[in-house]
Amino acid sequence: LLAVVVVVPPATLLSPRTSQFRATFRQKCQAFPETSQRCEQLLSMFEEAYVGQDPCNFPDEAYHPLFVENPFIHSCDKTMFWSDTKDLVHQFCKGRNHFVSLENSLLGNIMDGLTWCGKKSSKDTFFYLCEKCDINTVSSFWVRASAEFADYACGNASVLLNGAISKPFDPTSYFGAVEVRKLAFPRVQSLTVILVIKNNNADCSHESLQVLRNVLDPNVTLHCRSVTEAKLLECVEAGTTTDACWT
Ligand code: N1C
Repeated sequence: LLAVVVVVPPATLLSPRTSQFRATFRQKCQAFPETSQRCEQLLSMFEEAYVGQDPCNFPDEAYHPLFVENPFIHSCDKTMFWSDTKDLVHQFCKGRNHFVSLENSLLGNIMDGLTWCGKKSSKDTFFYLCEKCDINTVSSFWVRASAEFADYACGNASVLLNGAISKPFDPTSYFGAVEVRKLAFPRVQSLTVILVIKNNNADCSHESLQVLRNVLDPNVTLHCRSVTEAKLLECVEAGTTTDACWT
């Protein structure tokens, strides 16, 4: 006689995907020595925002407590924004000495490149179909993170824009729709655009920068410097990622 034993998993058993997500989160969190003891607490707080929730029309406010509990600690006058220049900006901010991008911060670094969402009446983290709605757990995270990062900026902020596309400043991007609108005078005095060009294909007179001027607080001074990608990378190589290298 054959007895078939069916093992019913207890309701608390989590999927391999959840364990995988947690492992990645912990690993990236541990890379920040200043806060490595708080990784478990940070992970629970992060999961609390979206686990068991519908990923669609997910409110960015859900992540607010996360940023209140884990404030930015970099010098606010070194803020570097970007739009469509992600790889370049990361090379550029490496070393974290002169400029700081959102990915140099704890939460920005951990979430960069990850996808996550919850599901009603589940304790799991999913990655499948998480971004199927316009407003979702991932997009709302970047809305909130970008808003907090820009609220923290002070003095002279900078932005690395792509001069090889038709709209180096795109008012619908996170930079254009969220960050620029948070740069309020007198906390922020000026914004410097570093327009990355390929063989002189664009310069600071680009009409798209006029759109940026119109969106930016009129009291905030707008500067612009155009630099070729080759020159910029040369500066990165030479370790002189400051204005001095290209002006
Ligand atoms: O829409 P974007 O660029 O203008 O967003 C970039 C802007 C930066 O200044 C950052 O501070 O907004 C912030 N930001 C991130 O830091 C970030 N890391 C990873 C916004 N988005 C970020 N991502 C992912 O890249 C995210 O999934 C989002 O959809 C893209 C946005 O890239 P973009 O359009 O080139």
